[in-house]
Amino acid sequence: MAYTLPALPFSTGDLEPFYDRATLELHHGKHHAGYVDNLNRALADYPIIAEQTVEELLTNLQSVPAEIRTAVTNNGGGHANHSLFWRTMGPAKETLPTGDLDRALNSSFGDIAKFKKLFANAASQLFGAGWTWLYVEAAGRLGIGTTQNQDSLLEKNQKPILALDLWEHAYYLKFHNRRADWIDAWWNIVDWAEVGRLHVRIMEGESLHEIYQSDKSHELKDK
Ligand code: MN3
Repeated sequence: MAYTLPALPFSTGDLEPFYDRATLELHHGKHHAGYVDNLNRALADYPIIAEQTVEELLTNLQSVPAEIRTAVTNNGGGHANHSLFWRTMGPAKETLPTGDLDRALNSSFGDIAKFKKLFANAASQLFGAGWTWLYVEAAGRLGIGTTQNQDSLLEKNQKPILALDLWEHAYYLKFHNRRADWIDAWWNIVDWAEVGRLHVRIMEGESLHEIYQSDKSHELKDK
């Protein structure tokens, strides 16, 4: 398969003022597109490997030939990580988690305020470039994790349902060196309804590729 850049599930001005249009356009159109192009380039001479979905590649990195494993880790990870990042954001609505997701967050972290504090602390303390995640563990509990660079949680069998990009390219145009301000702003544009749908779909055992790469607007019709 050729890996493709997913369309954004919102217009680039829709997340203002929390996420500025100029950063979003560069972030999606240049950075994410670059990971997709580089992944396709890395796999051009490996047609058998390139038949796998990006989620399959990242879950089984050991089966990727050693000479392209770093390229797949960085660019496959970059592609998958950003695909989730876009789909878990939307125009600010002041909503909160509901239903099964709300119950799972309360049972794993105490309450939503405690979860947000733990998540923001993990994001603030991450050294250098990387990501902070809310994920579903194999046993179904929720966890908060961080990864460096474009490493994916999938290789640890942790399935992310919320992604925060902490590379400087994600926020530097507007927030400069103020990562804490980016984290504060980002909470306003988390699409909790979509995070809840991802949680349900993972608990139901749907294929990771369907969950992460299917068209978000299509999924909205299910509810
Ligand atoms: Mn990024």
